[in-house]
Amino acid sequence: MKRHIFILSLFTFQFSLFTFPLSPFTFQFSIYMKRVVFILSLFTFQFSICKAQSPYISHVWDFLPAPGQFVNSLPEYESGDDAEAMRMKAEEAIANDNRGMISLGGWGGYVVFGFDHMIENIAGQNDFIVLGNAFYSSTGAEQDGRPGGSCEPGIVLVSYDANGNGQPDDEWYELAGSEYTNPLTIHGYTLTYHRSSSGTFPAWIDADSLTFTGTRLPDNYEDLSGTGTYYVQYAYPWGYVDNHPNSSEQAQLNIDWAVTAQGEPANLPGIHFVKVYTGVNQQCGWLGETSTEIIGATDLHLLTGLDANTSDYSTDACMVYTLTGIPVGTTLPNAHGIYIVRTRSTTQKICR
Ligand SMILES: [Ca+2]
Ligand SMILES: [Ca+2]
Ligand SMILES: [Ca+2]
Repeated sequence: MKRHIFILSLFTFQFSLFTFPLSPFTFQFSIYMKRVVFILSLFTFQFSICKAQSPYISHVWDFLPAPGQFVNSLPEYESGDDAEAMRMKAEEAIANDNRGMISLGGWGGYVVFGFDHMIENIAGQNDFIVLGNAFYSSTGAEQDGRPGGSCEPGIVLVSYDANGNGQPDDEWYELAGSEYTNPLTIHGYTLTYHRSSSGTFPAWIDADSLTFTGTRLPDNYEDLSGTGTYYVQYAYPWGYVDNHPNSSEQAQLNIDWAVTAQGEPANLPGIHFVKVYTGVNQQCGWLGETSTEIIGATDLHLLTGLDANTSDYSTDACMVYTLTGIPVGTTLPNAHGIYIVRTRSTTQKICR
């Protein structure tokens, strides 16, 4: 559109040059063209304000894994990399549905990321998912109804951009998952790691120690072999990352679960930023420390209506949805509002 307007503007400019001196007709016509260009500019302006929002992570703000066996390889540390270089590598891995992988290392190691819009908190509905690499064991291991396998729960904090500056410098709220009130869960736990020769300390950190504070979940592993050859980690029911397979509804997260430091409901209208840190502090023999892995995150409301209507993918027909994914027809309704318009190959947000 911008190119068209530029060309149209050139055209009007040329047109007025070539028709000089002005006759009443050219004058009128040039006013008409200007009006067209003006209206078109308004349209582009509106269109760019309402440009499509991405359901995926748009930016990684901070990345500081705790010492762990994959810490210098997911993402890969290269000589000379500093904290900013590693942050960019983490962003490259997990933003924009790239589906790379980062490891948060041992307990407390974290990543902070954000979206290009507010993820709406719809009451009673799951709102987003942070994707991990958890899986259930093929042996069907279970403990008290909890499936076992590779389940490495990460704790989630969320933040609403209350001061509107686009930066994650506002209050954080923990999502109170299923173990929040477990008497074995330790709130306000602090752990300091010291540099060692094992190569598990983040290589881009100059300090000789790293201290983390947060919630420590109870250990969730069992040595089924009894001899240290077969470890299983059992999934907690809900509210954590890398705890259930991504396809499981129990992997989805609900902003309704956010609580204040006093444990009261935070009642957030939505969130702009997410922080995830490894929630257990345990070593599983040869498996090493339990560390949360992340491959991306998704605003479920920007996908729900779209993915639920998979039949639309089979045609080139245009489908229009509300912001929360409710289909409203094949053409833009007359009512003013912001709509998601999907064709087979494109998705756009359009102001009406
Ligand atoms: Ca919700
Ligand atoms: Ca802010
Ligand atoms: Ca994992």
